[in-house]
Amino acid sequence: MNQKQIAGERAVEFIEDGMVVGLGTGSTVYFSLLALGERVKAGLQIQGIPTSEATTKLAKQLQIPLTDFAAQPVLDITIDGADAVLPDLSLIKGGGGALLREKLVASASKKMIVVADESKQVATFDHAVIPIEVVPFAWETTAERIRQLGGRTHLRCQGEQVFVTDNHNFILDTTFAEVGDVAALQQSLKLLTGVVETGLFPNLADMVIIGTTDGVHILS
Ligand code: ABF
Repeated sequence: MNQKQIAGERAVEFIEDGMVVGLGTGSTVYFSLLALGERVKAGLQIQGIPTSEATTKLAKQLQIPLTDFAAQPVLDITIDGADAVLPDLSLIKGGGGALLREKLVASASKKMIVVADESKQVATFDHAVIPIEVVPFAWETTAERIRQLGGRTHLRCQGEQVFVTDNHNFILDTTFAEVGDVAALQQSLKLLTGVVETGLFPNLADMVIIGTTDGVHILS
């Protein structure tokens, strides 16, 4: 069994009957969704709120009942992946472009469990790619403001086309030579007009389940 599958499946053991569950996005959460689909088939009663159009589609295929924020403004638990994880559980997310909905869902959840393979564990976010979602209008100016904070920005494209998020925004994949205080950088970026959200997730994860060749390693 691969590391992503080990981590993805273990997280589903924390889901209990009656819970409202945030459904993350990515190749590790994919295994969580498969396992959750099996538990639902066996009688588990939950309602899910997906973080992306891709996850919505898969959840529907697996017949996982879905709900929305109008009906369920508070979630019990969210399971999601990450691109990078620090020892203090700070995350970088958004490699798949779903960071805004992922952060909205995680912020509305009582508990956030992150699933990842060993490659995601890092000692620093220095030089790591941090996706920043920006409004398309005047994105060049927003990019310049980010550069003034020390970032190197790169507009995400898909082939010849600019990548557009589920929320119709652009992504600036950005690196900083020295990230320093993750929460402080997040705050500085959020103050820029034009920045919708960043892929920095300080103080949101409660538990990180790392799949390893010998089972799981849990950080909390
Ligand atoms: C989402 O999926 C993103 O925030 C992150 O970019 C990605 C996780 O990566 P993986 O596909 O390796 O699980 O959670």
